[in-house]
Amino acid sequence: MDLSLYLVTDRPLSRGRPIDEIVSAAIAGGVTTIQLREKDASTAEFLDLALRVRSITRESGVTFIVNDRLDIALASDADGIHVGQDDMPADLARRLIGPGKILGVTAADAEQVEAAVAAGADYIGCNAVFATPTKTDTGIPQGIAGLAGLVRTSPVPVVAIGGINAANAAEVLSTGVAGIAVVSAIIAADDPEMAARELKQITDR
Ligand code: TZP
Ligand code: MG
Repeated sequence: MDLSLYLVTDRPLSRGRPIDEIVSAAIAGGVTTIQLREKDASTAEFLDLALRVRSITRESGVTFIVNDRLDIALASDADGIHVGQDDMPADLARRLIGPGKILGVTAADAEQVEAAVAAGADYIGCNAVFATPTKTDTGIPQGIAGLAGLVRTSPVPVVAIGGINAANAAEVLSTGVAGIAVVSAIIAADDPEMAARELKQITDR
């Protein structure tokens, strides 16, 4: 599992371009993990896309995580699942997906980190570093200092998300996170491959 440059998909931000094409471009640019996040797709649509992304990520050796939907993660043989605080409880998600798969859990404070790790989380998604129009229900942004504090308390790798782009990625990485997760910086970019490449140069440094 390489969480260093973690892409979370978002269909409304994709400007009509197929998600699997953006995923391929982002992988060419250097993304190391893909999380497929579909909030409005039917189950059939989500599964069809997940199977395509499974085949792309398998070919390229990129980690494939499904957001929220355990059934889709299992049916597509994803590498893991990511759950939030209002999704399937992390301990149940762990039990259902099995010990060999990756479990990511969103956490906003030390208490949530501790509970997630006790439930079997392999990594924590820190929600959210900066305010972002992409997701507005994340509570008060952590900021760099809050993120650094969370990283210090977490025994498992932390991935930062929320308002991260090429202009602030280095500062976010200075907190000791295992990686940066982005949505709009790649999904909404004119050239997703170039956008991923630019971020990759920063995470590689
Ligand atoms: N979870 C917390 S913030 C966020 C998610 C999915 C959205 C981040 O989007 P962006 O465009 O990278 O700010
Ligand atoms: Mg969720």
